[in-house]
Amino acid sequence: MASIFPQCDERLLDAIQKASGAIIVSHKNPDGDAISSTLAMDAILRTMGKRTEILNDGPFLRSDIKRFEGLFRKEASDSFISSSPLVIVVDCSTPDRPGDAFSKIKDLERIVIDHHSSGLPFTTEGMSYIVPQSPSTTLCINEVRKALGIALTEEIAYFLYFGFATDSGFYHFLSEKTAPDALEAAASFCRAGVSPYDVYDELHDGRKLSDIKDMAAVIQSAEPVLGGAFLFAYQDASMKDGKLSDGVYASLLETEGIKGVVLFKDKEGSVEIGFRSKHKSGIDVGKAAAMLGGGGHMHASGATIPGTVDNARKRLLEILSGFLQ
Ligand SMILES: [Mn+2]
Repeated sequence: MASIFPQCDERLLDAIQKASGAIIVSHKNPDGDAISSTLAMDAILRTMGKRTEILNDGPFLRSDIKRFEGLFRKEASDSFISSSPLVIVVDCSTPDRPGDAFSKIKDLERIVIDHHSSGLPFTTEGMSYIVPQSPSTTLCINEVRKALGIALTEEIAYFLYFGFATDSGFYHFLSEKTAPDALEAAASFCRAGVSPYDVYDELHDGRKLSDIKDMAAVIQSAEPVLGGAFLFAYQDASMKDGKLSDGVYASLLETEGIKGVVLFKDKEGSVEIGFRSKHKSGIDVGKAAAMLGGGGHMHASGATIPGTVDNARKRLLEILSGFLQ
């Protein structure tokens, strides 16, 4: 079977080789793939002897990435910007995803490395490496690394594995199409010294009991809608842990007979909507999110809309009933 990863464009590789330095940025409200993609790219560029700055708008709400927060800047330094570094945008499908971190560096030359299926091209031709089939952005970065001829150090391998592990739900979102390439890459990371045991613990340990109880409350709120095709669940504005939703989705998706789960997070004035659909449901929740100005993947996506949870709920009932016809 052919690889899911196409060749990297020479123009993108050239831009990296020629750059004296680079600013690496990912999306606001980051997850493990966003942060580890940034850190992997940073380690690769430092190996190449290039200066770097790494940016993220935050907030670092998820317990698995909190320990990296201190490494990131909110915006690039003026002196570095004046040296015309290359901007490397990772794990972002639209130019608004990096948030304020992007405002000062919009006009610099940039490349985009990503794995989202929806979104707009926001760089020039040949300057992106976007593989929607890839289970994580870190696996796309691994392809760029190989094309650049940079050896896999333990540090680089660790970050590449971290993003893969979190975005693949520790392997269970892999299909027969994506698994062969992904698991070959994972094996190479482990040969470079990565321990899956340790990464699993880092991803799943260290949460507060109150956050786990919040997760239980969100699960408790679940209601079947549209004849039981979907579960809607509701997260209070007071609940802060960014990883609550992972556990909520994992539990609720086990419900017999449903096609998917929608999680409404009240942000007081706006509502963040998260979508998950079962692998065999045939429901493309990336499309549902795109109808609301968001984006994502076939089985996992999100959007933020203004207004109340009540209105968001009504809007979603309309949209999803269209998907069921
Ligand atoms: Mn990702």
